[in-house]
Amino acid sequence: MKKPNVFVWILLSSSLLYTLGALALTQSLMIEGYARETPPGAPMSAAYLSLHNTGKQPLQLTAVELPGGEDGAVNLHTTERERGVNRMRPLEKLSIAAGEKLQMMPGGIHLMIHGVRLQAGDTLPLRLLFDDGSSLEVVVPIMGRDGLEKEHHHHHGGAG
Ligand SMILES: [Cu+2]
Repeated sequence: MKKPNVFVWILLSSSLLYTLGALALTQSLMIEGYARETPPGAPMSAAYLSLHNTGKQPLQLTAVELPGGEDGAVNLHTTERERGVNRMRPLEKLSIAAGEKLQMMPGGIHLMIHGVRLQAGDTLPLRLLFDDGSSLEVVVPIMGRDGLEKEHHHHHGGAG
């Protein structure tokens, strides 16, 4: 019997940033997150996920795709401070050890989203690909600047 390798989950849109619906991939990955609306005139935007590996095996996220936006692309980025300047650098993969919670955030690890314009109030489907060949689809809410400033109490600042 062929093992199913696509798990589909929907994250419910919510006005509360850090209480978005958290769901599990094979009981072992809890995901929450949001995307930012594309600023006027900007070619790209970003999304931030928290990935909590509650299983006993390490997980390796190797790529993220846009299931709905064929023209767009998603890159895994991290942010490093170099001579006083924040610089973004592509990541080949993201490893999440058993029990670890990886938190993407502005000024840290993030998903860079090109080629699609993200509108506040809409949702963004993302397909996460793992090194074992499995994939996972999530849908995250797109937050406008106003919503973020209201809800985002912990300010991290910086680019990315
Ligand atoms: Cu970036």
